[in-house]
Amino acid sequence: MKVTAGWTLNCIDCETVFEQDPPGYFCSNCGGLLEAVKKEYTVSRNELFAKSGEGVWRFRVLLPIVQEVSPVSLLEGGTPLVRTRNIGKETSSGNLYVKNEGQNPTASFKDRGMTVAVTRAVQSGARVLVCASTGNTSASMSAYAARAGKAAAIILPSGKVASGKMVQAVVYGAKIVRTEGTFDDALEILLQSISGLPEFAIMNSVNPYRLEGQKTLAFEVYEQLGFMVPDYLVLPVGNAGNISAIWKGFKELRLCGITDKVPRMVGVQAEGAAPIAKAFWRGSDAITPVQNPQTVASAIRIGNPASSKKALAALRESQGMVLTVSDEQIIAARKLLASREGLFVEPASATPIAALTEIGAKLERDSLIVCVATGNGLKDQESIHVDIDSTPVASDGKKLVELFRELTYGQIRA
Ligand code: AN7
Repeated sequence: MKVTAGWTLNCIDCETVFEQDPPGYFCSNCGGLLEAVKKEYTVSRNELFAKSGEGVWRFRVLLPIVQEVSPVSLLEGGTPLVRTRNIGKETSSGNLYVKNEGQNPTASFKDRGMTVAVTRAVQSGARVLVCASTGNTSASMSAYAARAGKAAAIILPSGKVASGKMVQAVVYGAKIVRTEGTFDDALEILLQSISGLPEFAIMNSVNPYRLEGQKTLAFEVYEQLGFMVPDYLVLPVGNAGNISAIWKGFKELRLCGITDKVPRMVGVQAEGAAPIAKAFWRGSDAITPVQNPQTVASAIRIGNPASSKKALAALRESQGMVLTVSDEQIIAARKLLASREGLFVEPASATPIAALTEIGAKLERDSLIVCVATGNGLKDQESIHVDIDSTPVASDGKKLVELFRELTYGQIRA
């Protein structure tokens, strides 16, 4: 179907310009990834921020979906930007904000992209929405498919998806198929077999419409900081769609002349699943896939990121960097964020805090830092052990008061 007037889809490799969505959303010339490009970036700050309170679709002037199309929406986006107040010492950051994407309709940032990609798929007549997923993409896609009245079919790596995310897909009514391999295997099988079959629409972040929705996080952060661009934007990197999308959002603010500054993009990967970090520090434009990625952060247990090229470009252009953190650091950072700030995030989403606890002191003093908390902690409970039977029993009120005093003694702060 024809790309929205004023927009094209451009191949990031051979630079072919598409006026029609090519089959499977890949370049039909060289197989490269596509990027949605607006012919003229002439939107003013007032135009972009005029409307309030509609989340992603508030920014429609910078989305490649015409006004007449009614969005498949669950009122995603518009998430809180929370300033931290108790973890300044641990992170060596006194000016640190958390963009809490766990407050989206299916409790992760994926909803921002899914609303746009599903709206487009419906517009182009797709019947079945499909994806491979480490969990959140499938949960989000299933909800938006339900909303649109379309079928949802997903392929998941067996035994590697947090149960809360699978529960979501099941309740939203998706059909689930598994592979015994990794997420990378799942995505490869899907792309090889389904790309271009017209009844299926691919909802992974290789779909350029997904990234268009996800870029709106940049607009919101800029507005929520009182029309300021942060010095650093820190986020977990798995398949590398989100870092590419958010960077595109900040670049578009600059292209429109709304801002002249852009943030340094800081990606964070788990040590056992860090192909982009390795390529970045060796100064290479291409990653070497990690064969059997391992990390407690199952969302980013990804060895062959589909958008690595876009991400490496974002990192270089923004003068950013990619850091790696261990599983122990991830678990400690999640606990820190929950127990000291009241923000409960899933393991992948704690990687930015884990990274700051290590390198925060090396950044310029008083840097304005925004960490993206990509997903809600309730989704991934496997990594937390709670044994209710080992807690003390209150037999009566007197015992209860005694226990409460004993247990909280030492925790009370003035
Ligand atoms: C919570 O759901 O890849 O770098 O299939 O769920 O854009 O891949 C999830 C990724 C970060 C990484 N945080 O984002 C999937 C999937 C959370 C995530 C990422 C994911 P990308």
